[in-house]
Amino acid sequence: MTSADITALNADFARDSRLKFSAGKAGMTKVDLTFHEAKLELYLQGAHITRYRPITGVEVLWMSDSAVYQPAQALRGGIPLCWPWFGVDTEHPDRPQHGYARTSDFSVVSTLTDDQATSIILALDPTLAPYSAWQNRARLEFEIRLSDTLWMEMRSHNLSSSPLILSNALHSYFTISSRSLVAIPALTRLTYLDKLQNYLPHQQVSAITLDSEVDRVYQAPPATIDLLDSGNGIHTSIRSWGNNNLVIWNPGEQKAQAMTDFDDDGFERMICIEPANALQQGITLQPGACHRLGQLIKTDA
Ligand code: TA6
Repeated sequence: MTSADITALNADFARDSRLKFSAGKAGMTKVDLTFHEAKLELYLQGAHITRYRPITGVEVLWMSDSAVYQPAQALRGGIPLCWPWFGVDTEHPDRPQHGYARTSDFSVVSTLTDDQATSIILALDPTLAPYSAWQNRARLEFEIRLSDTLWMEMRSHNLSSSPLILSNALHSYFTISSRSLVAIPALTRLTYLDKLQNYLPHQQVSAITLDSEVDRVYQAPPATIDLLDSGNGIHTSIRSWGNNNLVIWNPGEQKAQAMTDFDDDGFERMICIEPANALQQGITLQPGACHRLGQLIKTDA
C-alpha cells in the first residue's frame, strides 16, 4: 500500500486521535486504536491483532520478535484468524495450513468511536479468494471493539446457494510470565484430542501442565476460561461464543527452535488459547446463513 492509500484510508476512516492508519513494519499498513489508556495495534493483512495493552498497561498478547513482516507471510503471534479452514485442509493438503485469511489483505468497512468503545469492522473480499471453489462463496467480516475489555467477532457468511462447510479459529497467543506458573482450571475434566498422538482422545484428569510441547483440541469447553498467572498476578478471562472447541498449543523447545519466525526461548513465555471449530467439528452454513465466532478478553492485575 502506498502512502497515498494510507492518506485515503485516514481521510475515510480515521477517528480523531483514537483510530489511525500508518505504515507499520516493512511498510505494511496497520491501524492503531486507543480507548482511554488502552491500546491495540492491527495489521490489515490478515486483520491481524499484533498488540493489545489494556488500561492496566501490561501487554496481553505474545508476539514473536522473529515474526516476519512481509506480504503473504503469516505473522507469528498476536491473533491470527484461521479461516476458512483450521489446520490442514484435508481435501487439499497442499494448501497452506489454517486457510488464506491470515495472509490476505482485508478492507475497512467502517469505524466508530463513542463513549463505549473504539471499533472497526474489516472484511475479506470474496471475489479475491485465491482458490476458485471459494470465490464468491463466503465472506468473512471481523469486528473489534476496544474498551475496558477487548471484544472481537468473526462473521462467516455463506453467499452461495449450497451448504458450506468451514472450520475456523481465533488463534490467540497470550503472553505469560513462565510456562510453569500458569493454570487454566476450566480444562480439568474436559476431553481432548491430542494432535501429538494422532488425535487420540484423552481426559484431562488433573490440572494441565505445560512443561513440554502441548497441541490439543479440547471438546465442548465452557464459555469462560480463566488464565491464571501466578508469576505476575495477572488473571485473564476469555469468554468465547460460536466455538465447539478450544485449542491449546505450546510448541515446546524443539519445535520453537525449528521455526525460524519463533523466538528460540519464546515457548517459555506464551500459550495459545484458541476458540475454534476444528477437525471434524467445523460448521455447516446453510445458504444465506451467518456464523459468529467471538471472544471477549478481560484482564485484572
Ligand atoms: O493451533 C495449533 C496449531 O495448529 C499447531 O498444530 C501448530 O502447528 C500451530 O497451530 C501453528 O501453526 P502455524 O501454521 O501458524 O505454524
